[in-house]
Amino acid sequence: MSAAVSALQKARAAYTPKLPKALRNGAAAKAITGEPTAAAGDVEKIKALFTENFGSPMVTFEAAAAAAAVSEFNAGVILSGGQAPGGHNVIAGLYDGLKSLNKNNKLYGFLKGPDGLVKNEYIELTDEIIDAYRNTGGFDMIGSGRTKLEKVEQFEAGKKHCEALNIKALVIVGGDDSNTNACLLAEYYKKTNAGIRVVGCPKTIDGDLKNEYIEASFGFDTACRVYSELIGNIGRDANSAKKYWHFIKLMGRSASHIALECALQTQPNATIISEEVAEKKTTLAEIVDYLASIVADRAANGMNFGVALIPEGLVEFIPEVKALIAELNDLLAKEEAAFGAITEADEKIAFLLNKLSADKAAVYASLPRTIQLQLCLDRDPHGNVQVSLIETEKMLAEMVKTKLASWKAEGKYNGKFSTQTHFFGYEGRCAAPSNFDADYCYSLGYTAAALLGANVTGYMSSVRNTMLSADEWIAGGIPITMMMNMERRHGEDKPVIKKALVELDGAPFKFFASKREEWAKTTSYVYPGPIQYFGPSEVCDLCTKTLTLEQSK
Ligand code: FBP
Repeated sequence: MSAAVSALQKARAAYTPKLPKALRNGAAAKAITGEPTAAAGDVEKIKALFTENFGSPMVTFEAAAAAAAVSEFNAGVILSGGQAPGGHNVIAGLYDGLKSLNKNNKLYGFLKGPDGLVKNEYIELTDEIIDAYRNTGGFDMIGSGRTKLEKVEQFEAGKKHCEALNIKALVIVGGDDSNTNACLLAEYYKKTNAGIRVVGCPKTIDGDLKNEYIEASFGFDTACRVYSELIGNIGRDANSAKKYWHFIKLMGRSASHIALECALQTQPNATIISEEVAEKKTTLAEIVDYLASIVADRAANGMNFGVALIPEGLVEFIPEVKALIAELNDLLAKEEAAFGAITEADEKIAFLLNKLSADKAAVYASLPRTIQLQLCLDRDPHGNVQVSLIETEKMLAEMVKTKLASWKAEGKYNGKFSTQTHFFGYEGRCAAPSNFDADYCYSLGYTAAALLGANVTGYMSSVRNTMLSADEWIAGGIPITMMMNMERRHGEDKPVIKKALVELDGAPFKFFASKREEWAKTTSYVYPGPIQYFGPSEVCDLCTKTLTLEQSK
């Protein structure tokens, strides 16, 4: 860490995160095991694939009367995937938990994500390093990466490197894919008697790694608060100047949890929820019509301004665009050399229009030129379109403008439409964790240490009851196999953790749906302001609206 730190960071370093009661005497808590578990779907297939770990019981911790002696062991930690606020506190909680088990335990941080394990790049984490990063945002303590840990050669390389450091346990901090891989690694190490336990921690600002036992992925709270602060500020600017429509794209690769949470926090005039688009098979033209109608209705009432939220993953949920992307993926893979040789943008577009099937070509032709080009940018290592690079907010603003112009020509609309576009994603991923995330992450890390102390493998650290005060939080572990089902990936059926998309019959969406018409017609913006770290509990210790609505159902 650089020597210069902000006044807030200095003050924040002294914050002591709250822990569940069961862990306050240390991580050597009493592990209570439940009934054997099954899987989220395709039970027989998951059982056949995970013969070692399938059926493990849930674990819940209770405070031990006296700290039990746990023999010394070393552990390694890996941060995987996109940054999320609170990652450093997971590591700090893990470190403190491991030291409480046995003060001679060592924690190694593998550098730049899963690659660090495979390539043997690591640092030993010390009191000094941990203290410098307590309650800070970012993943810069050890870095992160998106390499997938899935091949036997990688598992074997990891084993060799762990053996050299006497590492008996690995903690993988990641999203659904990384925790799926943690589960595969745990299975492999158990099957091959490697003597290395593996535990996961639920991370992603996207909020799509959650279920009955994992109430939230860490980072979602802080990231949504940062975006909501910015959206609130923009709403106030829009309502002051009364001359712009702001189209704001919000991160979230696939699920729309972030857009929904920000809508609940700020009450904008329009919010598109991708899952609803997919469910209702809404076309791109219908989305444009919907937004243009809100603009026109507000204009008719003298309000030529507004705020619209667009989820990042939207394009992949609009049925005809999804089908177009699928065909483009195949086409670009097949024609890689020929397409790569074209340098002129217009020629690229013409090449694709010529090769696409007629219906897909029609959809492609209907898109603004910039989007046509963005759709043929390089795919990510998993073959996915990099949705964060597609300027959906600009596309919709442009298409709404065209629609309004045609309505104007028909005499149906007589307003002014000037737009500003924004994309909020990176602004929130490394923010200093809110009190919720600081406490939750520290507890997740400490719970991971308790799980390692309890000698289990293939579990995800779980902290529940988070709506209540930390006194009532329940720390435990959930077998990762319990969250799995089979899904089609790259033409093959694979065991994966079920991704949690926005549920249209869930309380957060239902609440939003009951309010959106009113928010469209009126100017009912809420201005949440910046995250508060010091001050009254009712502003510092908030839970997300999503969690509040989900838990109060
Ligand atoms: P994770 O699920 O790995 O935490 O990443 C989430 C995310 O922030 C998405 O919201 C976004 O689409 C993606 O990462 C962008 O990643 P990158 O910066 O690597 O392109």
